[in-house]
Amino acid sequence: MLDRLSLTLKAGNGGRGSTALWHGKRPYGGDGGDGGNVYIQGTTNLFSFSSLASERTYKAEDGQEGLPLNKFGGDGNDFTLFVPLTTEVYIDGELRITIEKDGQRELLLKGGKGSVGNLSIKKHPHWRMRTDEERKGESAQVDLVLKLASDIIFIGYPNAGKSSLLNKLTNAKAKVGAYEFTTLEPQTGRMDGIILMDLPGIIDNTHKGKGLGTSFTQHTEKTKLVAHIISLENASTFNTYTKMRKELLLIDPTFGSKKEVVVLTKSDEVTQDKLESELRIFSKKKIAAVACSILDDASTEKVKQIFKKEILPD
Ligand SMILES: Nc1nc2c(ncn2[C@@H]2O[C@H](COP(=O)(O)OP(=O)(O)OP(=O)(O)O)[C@@H](O)[C@H]2O)c(=O)[nH]1
Ligand SMILES: [Mg+2]
Repeated sequence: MLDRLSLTLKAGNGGRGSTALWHGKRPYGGDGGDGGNVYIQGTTNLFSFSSLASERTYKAEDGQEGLPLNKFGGDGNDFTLFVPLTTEVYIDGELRITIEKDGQRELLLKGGKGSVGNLSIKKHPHWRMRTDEERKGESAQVDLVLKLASDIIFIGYPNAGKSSLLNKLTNAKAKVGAYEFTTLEPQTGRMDGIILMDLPGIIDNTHKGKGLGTSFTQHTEKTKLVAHIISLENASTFNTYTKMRKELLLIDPTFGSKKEVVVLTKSDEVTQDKLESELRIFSKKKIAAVACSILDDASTEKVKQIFKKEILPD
């Protein structure tokens, strides 16, 4: 997923004022139009910057020049850069704007003002024409950083069934595979207005750069609940949980202050006895845990209700 992008953005230049003379004498030149502005606007229709990456530069339209017969040049059209949520906009390394709402629209760069033509100057003798420099629209080298929003993140070792569960609970179509590291980038899906995010599998020493690394933390800052996804195929799901949680805190200690729930997956692969004894261990330790199988709708419905209870206000 493209989650960092550098672009050159340019507002439109103002149009020149006309210097046309009627029969070589009487000024009758019109004013130039204003250059278009550059806006940035949030949309929930995008999830990465990939649709923006085909161009390196985006530009609002220049104002048109003024023309003889006192014709005014038209204003240049504005340009709106649509970005996914949440996008941080940096100019010269400094955070300028955070776009975090659908439809949030901010003025980023102002278009240049058009110049008056010679007829306007005749009417207002203290006016003067703007120079090329004065008509220039603002421009900037802009760095965009995407921080995908999520209410719940799925953390787990490879093959735990994270993507399968995401697909079952949401409209997502994440790739599922019976091999490690099927998911290479964060995937999101919506469940009754709650955003779930499936992350690439972690392994021991991910915090040291092993496996797929830790870059996913760019997208987990604001998440409210960590769902530890653990396959019941593990000999001891509690030991796996402990190991995984330790690794997660080494990746980013702030995970320690988030709510968490354990989801034991692939319950169809084990006996009822095993399932119950694994759940009992979590219950003794007062850790919220639930078991499910993507082949059992009632079980995934239970997971859904637990997620909703944790996230939605009463
Ligand atoms: N029997 C059974 N198999 C499952 C279940 N959930 C997932 N699987 C299988 O487990 C394998 C891994 O599933 P994924 O959903 O790709 O696992 P993942 O945790 O996303 O894996 P990575 O992306 O590699 O980290 C696939 O072959 C799935 O079909 C389940 O509830 N029961
Ligand atoms: Mg996956």
